[in-house]
Amino acid sequence: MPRPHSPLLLLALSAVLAACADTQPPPPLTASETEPNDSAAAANALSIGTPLNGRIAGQPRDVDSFKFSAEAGARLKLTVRSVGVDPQSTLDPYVEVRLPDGFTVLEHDDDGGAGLESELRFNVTQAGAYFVTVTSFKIHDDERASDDRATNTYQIALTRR
Ligand SMILES: [Ca+2]
Ligand SMILES: [Ca+2]
Repeated sequence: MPRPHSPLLLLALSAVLAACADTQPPPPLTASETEPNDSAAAANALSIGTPLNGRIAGQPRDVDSFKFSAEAGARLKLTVRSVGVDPQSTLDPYVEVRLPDGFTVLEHDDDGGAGLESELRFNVTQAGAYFVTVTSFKIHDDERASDDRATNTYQIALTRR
């Protein structure tokens, strides 16, 4: 007959397990873009301070549209990171921010961030809903190019500065 475990030992073990559970909360999940979102009319909502994961894939020339609301006077930074978030990423991102009319480009960027990554800083002068488009530099640069790779991953983030 094996000797039964001491109740004190079990108590100590369960206390250790509980302490581990307390100190290791699950990492926050980052939501992803939802296709189809190629047009401004189908743009995904982007909130200041809440990044989203995305992918330029699933069709020869994927474009991802986002929109965010901002008040006049807001000083914002928009980053689209590829290899900085996922070392396996093959995407060279290209990003544009459009005014609330949906057409006029306020800022655009290819590689203002680290390496080939995109980073834009801008000031909002007119309150309203702004639009962002993300695609690959290859698609932006050549109207006949396709760039459809499952590894074309990115993370878009809008923050105050
Ligand atoms: Ca996409
Ligand atoms: Ca898309």
